[in-house]
Amino acid sequence: MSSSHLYPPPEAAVKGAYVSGIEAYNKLCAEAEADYEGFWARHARDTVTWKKPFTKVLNESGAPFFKWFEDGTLNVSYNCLDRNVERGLGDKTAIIFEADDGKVTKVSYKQLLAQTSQLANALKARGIKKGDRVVIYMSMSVEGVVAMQACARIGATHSVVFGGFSAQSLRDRIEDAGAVAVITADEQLRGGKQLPLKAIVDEALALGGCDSIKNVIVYKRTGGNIAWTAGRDEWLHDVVAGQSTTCEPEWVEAEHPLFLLYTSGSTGKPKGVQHSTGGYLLHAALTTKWTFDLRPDDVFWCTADIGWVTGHTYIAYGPLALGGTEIVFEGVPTYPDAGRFWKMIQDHKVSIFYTAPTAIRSLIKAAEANAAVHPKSYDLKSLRILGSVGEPINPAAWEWYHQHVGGGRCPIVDTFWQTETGGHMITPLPGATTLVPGSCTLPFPGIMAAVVDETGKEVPWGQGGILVVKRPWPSMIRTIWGDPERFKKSYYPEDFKGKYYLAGDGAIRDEKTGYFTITGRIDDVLNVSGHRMGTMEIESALVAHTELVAEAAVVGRPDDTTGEAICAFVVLKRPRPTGDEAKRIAKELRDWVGKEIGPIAKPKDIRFGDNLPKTRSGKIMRRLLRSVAKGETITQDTSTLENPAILDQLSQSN
Ligand code: 6R9
Repeated sequence: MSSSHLYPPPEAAVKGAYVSGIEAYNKLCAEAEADYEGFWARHARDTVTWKKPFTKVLNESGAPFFKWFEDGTLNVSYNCLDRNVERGLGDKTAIIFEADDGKVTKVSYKQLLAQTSQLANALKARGIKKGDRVVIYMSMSVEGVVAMQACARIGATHSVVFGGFSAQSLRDRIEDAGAVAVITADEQLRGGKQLPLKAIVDEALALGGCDSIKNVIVYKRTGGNIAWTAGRDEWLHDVVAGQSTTCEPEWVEAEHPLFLLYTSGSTGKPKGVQHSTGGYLLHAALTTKWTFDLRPDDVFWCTADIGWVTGHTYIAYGPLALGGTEIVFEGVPTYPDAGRFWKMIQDHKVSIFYTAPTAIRSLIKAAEANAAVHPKSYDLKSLRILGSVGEPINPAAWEWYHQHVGGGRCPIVDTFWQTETGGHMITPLPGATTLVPGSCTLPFPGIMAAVVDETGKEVPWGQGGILVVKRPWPSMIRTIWGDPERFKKSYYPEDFKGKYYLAGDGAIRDEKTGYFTITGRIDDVLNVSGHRMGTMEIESALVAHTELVAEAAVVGRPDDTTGEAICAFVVLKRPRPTGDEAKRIAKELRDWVGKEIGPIAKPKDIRFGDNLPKTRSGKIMRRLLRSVAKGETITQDTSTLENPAILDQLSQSN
């Protein structure tokens, strides 16, 4: 929930901002309201360089499969690289890469363009062409960004899989996308540890169903021992050696799929969210410009991983499209100690810093325990704007971030958006919006957000409801790869008469200001440390342990550090275990889920029961399980329960 403190934009933030003052914000909103297509068309022309200019703006004839700028052609990599070199920014630093061990490498726009072109040529030489899917399973690296840009350059659709996902998850994504190649690294370095990547690719491909894969390209990061399949595997340095440093971009239609990114939904199977080229790039660039007010001298740092949408829009594309200088960080916030972020801000004179509430909360704990890693022990004067993303930021964490990291001077942009939205949807603009801790404030200009009831009718301010977007916007999800029906059902369901985009979150608007506060997911999706996890996905993983597990139900419970924590209720195929045996089996199941999905999906709590609380018609009562997980006394009506005694059993943790 939001607090009642108001923070008007400080004079220094208003002055010279791209959107300067609330009147400027209101004017942009009014323009979009008065002429929606004209508004987006104007910004699409000003922000993006088109090979062939578009003449059509929005095509709604196939709703909800909307098309934007459909007769225009462009190339994203041209917009992010060549265009900056042509503008005289060739020698400007595009990326400051800081490795896990602290080693720093700077890459200029000219160099990034050359590297991207070489890899693009190498991909082409392997027969990879426009429309092919390429899976990228990489750690945070310049090479990871280059891989994405190289795919964009030749019109191949990339699908980045977060390096923490398991072989099984990777296999599922490769198969669903029908990918022709994987770009990976031998190993990744995180927190001083060498973690496998290539070995997981090998394991994924050996699981079967990946016959479409012809090439595996491996970036040598650590030089660790890896297996090699001749004819399929090649080193990145070998494939680019001898390739030309120029490569004519493939000019693609605005609707051409730039990337797929798999995310969790309310059913077991992750969905391949498909994004466009033109509309996506427009919003990536425009939000980077307005929300972060990114200017030529800024040093921008988004701490997300390129495996998540935030790393796509605000590392791989947005800041580069504007010719900015950005940090790419390989490591973790707590290595070598919990002062790492603050030290990096100090060393690189970071001016815009964008991170997740879960990171802030864990760094607060560390700073309170040890003054040496408190932000006050570092010089953070270079900062001018702070950002938050991934989950609601609680007012206490907001205040700490504002005071101790931002020195009370820096506006915090609490950006609400989703994998499906491509970029910011509801967010303050730093030189315009009065901030309220815990509220993501107002829609980005041109985004028609609203709060409605179950019938799709707008509810009065002050009343909670369902968050929707009333009009299509340029960077919205185009479809779910290979499953257009699921796209319609998930985002444009019949009960809303197929009219509004359904975000899957609840929201409430402030009675006086109309500011939005996100109240959390309204579906079976959890948010653990800012990562989206489907409860059904974890349940499927648990019951896939056919030897042990008979039945499982997964719910979330609030957690001080991670936002939500995963709590699993499990019925075994053997008598309910207790004591050490329960601990041992809980560990086995946790590791199992880690292997099935990835470590981020491991339940924090596993409780065993002889049964699960069910209604007489056999439905699991998740509402009750949520109370049990929270440790609440059950006050709800349990009279419809088949087996009320089960609740006591499930209340005991292991
Ligand atoms: C960008 C990203 C999307 C879900 C979204 C919502 C939650 C994201 C938020 C926020 C409150 C914010 N979420 N930002 N909730 N305030 N500023 O996180 O994408 O991984 O797809 O997650 O995250 O619940 O629906 P994604």
